[in-house]
Amino acid sequence: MKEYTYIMIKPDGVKAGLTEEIVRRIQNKGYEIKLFDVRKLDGDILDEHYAHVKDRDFYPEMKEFMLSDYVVPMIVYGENAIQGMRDLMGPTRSSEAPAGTIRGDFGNKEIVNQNVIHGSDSRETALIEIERFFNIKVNHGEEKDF
Ligand code: DAT
Ligand code: MG
Repeated sequence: MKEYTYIMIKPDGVKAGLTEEIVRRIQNKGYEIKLFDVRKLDGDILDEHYAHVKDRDFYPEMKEFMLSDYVVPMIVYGENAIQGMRDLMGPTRSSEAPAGTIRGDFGNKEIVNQNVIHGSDSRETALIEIERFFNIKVNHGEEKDF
């Protein structure tokens, strides 16, 4: 079934001029970019998005980093897009990400949170994140005109 996933290029990726390269990799894998935006986040939406790590010691530094510059939120759609995008991104720690993955090629090997890109981790979170960042409700498998 075709799935929606929420993808976001983080400030390090935007600042390094990686937006086009990342878009190319997503499209080369056969996924559609349904919506694309460039914006700065506020602290409240970030606290919600990262509620699962909000109490960790690294969060204050990560929050400052995530608010430091523009991000590129996207809605990506395609067959197995959630796991497929996670595979394209590589694991959380760029130091452990293989060459050829986005984090392996471009992530900061010392600073874990500067790992270039976010991607939803399940079908359920994908829908929540798309609604959170785009204020749009979608259903997996249901092609929609945006
Ligand atoms: P992912 O982004 O791969 O889904 P996650 O949801 O577990 O990983 O964590 C969200 C972000 O928090 C992650 O992209 C980078 C940061 N992070 C996670 N674990 C970390 C750690 N141990 N030290 C520093 N940053 C961390
Ligand atoms: Mg995650």
